[in-house]
Amino acid sequence: MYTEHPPDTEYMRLALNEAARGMGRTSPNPPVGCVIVRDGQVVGRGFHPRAGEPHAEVFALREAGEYARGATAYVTLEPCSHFGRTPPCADALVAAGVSQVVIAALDPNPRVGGQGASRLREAGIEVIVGVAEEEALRQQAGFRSLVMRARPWVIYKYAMTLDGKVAALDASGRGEANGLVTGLASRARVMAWRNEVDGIAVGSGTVITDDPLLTTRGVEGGRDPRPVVFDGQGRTSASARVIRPGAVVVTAPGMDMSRHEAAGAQVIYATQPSEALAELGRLNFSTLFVEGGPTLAGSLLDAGLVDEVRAFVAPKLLGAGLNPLTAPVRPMHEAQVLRDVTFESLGPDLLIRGLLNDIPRL
Ligand code: AOF
Ligand code: ZN
Repeated sequence: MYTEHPPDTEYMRLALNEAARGMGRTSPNPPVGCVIVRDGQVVGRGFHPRAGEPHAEVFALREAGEYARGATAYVTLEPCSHFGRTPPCADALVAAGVSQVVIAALDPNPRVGGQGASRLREAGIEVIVGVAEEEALRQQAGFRSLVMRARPWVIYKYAMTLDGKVAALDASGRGEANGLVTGLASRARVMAWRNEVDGIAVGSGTVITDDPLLTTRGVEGGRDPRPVVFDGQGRTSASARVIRPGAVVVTAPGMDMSRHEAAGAQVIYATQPSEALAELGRLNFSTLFVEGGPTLAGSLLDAGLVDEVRAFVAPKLLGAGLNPLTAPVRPMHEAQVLRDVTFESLGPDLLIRGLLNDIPRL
């Protein structure tokens, strides 16, 4: 067993920060970052910007130039060994003369899967695997889910009052007009997440009552995820704000959604939530952020399809209001229990995060 020494973890964190710059843009590829270090100095950095473009290692090696010789490369994912849209990164590292490669996590892609690391070792390079692995797995959860389960990693996000309500029930309805549950810091965090995910899922009820935009606002260089509207009964209007080019509408076989298609949305058909996720996987959605509708959230949860929960709790009491989830009645011993739970305070709010499913790994 390799014992991490602090500099390795620190350099790998720099590589993870590099990788983060590509999050939400690389699908179906993973976000990957690389830093090259020689004599304690960072001489090259790079990240994978999007599928079809060069891999992280290539950018980092380009910047390092001759300084790569005898250096250590820190890569958040095992360097590839295959000829894909680009030539193998393992070969590029060998050619550049690096003497050590530190890898956070092995690549679950069956075309790589350990072969990248063995290729480097065969060339006489010292290879270390597993530095900051947990952080890397989290960052790559979407890619891992797509490769190993052929469906997106599903994150259920919601914000509730201290008495467990996600919206008031007064006549002004829901959405911003009715006042938001959380404070500014929490809302900024949600926008940062929107910038990192491939899709935002909402149910038809949310589209009808809130007419949300689901865009990324206030994030420098941010881009919008694709809206995914679950509308099995064709209840939404084709002129809703989310029905636009890039949007996906999930409906039941036989439904006529031609007006939604005319508005630019792509329509997919599914009878079960698991089928819907498989279809979204085919469309290269690696991460799906479930933002609204107790019915949608409840049906995904009930089917065991929620992988991760991010819940905000605001210190407010409302009395009557809308519950976060609509799901069948269950005894307490059947509750779904979060693992690896973390707590964070954001302004007046509390953010609770945890996993319901394991991040797929080799
Ligand atoms: C790396 N570094 O930065 C990334 C890797 O189609 P291609 O050629 O872009 O290959 C995509 C596959 O390469 C992807 O499925 C994953 O296995 C690996 N991604 N590998 O060495 C990188 N993005
Ligand atoms: Zn590569």
